[in-house]
Amino acid sequence: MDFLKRRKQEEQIKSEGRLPPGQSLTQKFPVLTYGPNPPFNPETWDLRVFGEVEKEMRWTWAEFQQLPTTTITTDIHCVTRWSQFDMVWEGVLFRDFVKLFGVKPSAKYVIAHCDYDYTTNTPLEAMMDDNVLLAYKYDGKMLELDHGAPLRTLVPKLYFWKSAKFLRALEFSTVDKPGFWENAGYHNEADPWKEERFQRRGWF
Ligand SMILES: Nc1nc2c(c(=O)[nH]1)N[C@H]1C(S)=C(S)[C@@H](COP(=O)(O)O)O[C@H]1N2
Ligand SMILES: [Mo]
Repeated sequence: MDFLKRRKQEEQIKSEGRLPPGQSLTQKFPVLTYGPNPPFNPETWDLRVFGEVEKEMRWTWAEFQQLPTTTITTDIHCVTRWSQFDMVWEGVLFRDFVKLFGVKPSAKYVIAHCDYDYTTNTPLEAMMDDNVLLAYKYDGKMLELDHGAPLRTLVPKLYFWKSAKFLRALEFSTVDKPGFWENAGYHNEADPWKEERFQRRGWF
């Protein structure tokens, strides 16, 4: 990150209020994964959609890469208090993707299922934003394994744990199903502008 870009960003933070409360700007891309990285085998990998959909479907890695992609530039905010501005991501726009199989009106939540059983839950409405991706490129290059290769969700308006790495399936559900971190005490909604970091649950 060169000096001028950094200085420009610092000015932007002050003038535009781009940094949510309690966050600080980083130029790095930290890695946060619970447990080891799952190995990626392009021959056996698949992505499935199931639950409240018109048609349950499955894509191989070769098939998924044929889908049209969108590139977005976005700010990302992690609950561990780093934010990074102007990250460039490419992938399949979620709101385009759902047209391939049709979502039933009864679907209200999307549960992302990942290798090694990481899950995270998001209201369908939030997933339909115009910057939610099934992302496989970052900064013009294929996603690194540390950052969730081959495929992750990207839900920029929520804290970054809602962006599921090593994605393998999307479940469309009538009921909400708190995921891995949500069950461990992270906030169910995760809006960085409201500082929805943690949430007391009944059992602790
Ligand atoms: N499958 C999976 N997805 C995950 C995680 C994980 O442990 N496993 N960690 C989450 C958390 S807490 C964060 S902050 C981001 C970190 O993404 P990064 O490592 O690319 O920065 O991924 C999220 N997605
Ligand atoms: Mo995180």
